[in-house]
Amino acid sequence: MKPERWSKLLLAAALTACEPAIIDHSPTSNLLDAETASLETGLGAWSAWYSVTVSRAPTAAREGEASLRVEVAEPYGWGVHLDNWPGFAASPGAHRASFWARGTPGRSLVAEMRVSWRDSGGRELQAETLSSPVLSGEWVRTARELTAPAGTERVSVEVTGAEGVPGDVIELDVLVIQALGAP
Ligand SMILES: [Ca+2]
Repeated sequence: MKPERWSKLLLAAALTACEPAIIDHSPTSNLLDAETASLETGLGAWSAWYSVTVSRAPTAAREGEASLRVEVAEPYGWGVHLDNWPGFAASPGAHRASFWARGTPGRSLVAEMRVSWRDSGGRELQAETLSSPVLSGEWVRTARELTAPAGTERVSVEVTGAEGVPGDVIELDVLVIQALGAP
């Protein structure tokens, strides 16, 4: 194939890749990218933080066909976070944070999502935490309205729990940070 043919293919690929980013800028969309929110095609930005192994669970989902499976590997607490520091683009104002979770029944597992609002340099301006009820084998949604402070340009989330023993499993799906109202 001639070089100019390759150039056209690369241009086409680049243009196609831009489309989801444009959609992400809608004022009603999720600030987290689609993979991080839904786990449908991969782990998104999720990675193990401490005392866990993480994987995409293709047979367990609240929505679609997959969720984030967090398996506790050590006692005394666990955590997952994002590997895209300083996080996703965000703006000051009212937001709603929500996620769905379930866990190994009878284990008193609780998932806490900490939402960190950051400035352009990645410095944390404010953080707020949503705590799920004690998890069972049934999916439960946890939601809370939050306000990103002045100067916010990035948002990041992490999910942790204080309880758990090796073998416990927490599943997460449909994780959303949504700007409310006009941009
Ligand atoms: Ca899903």
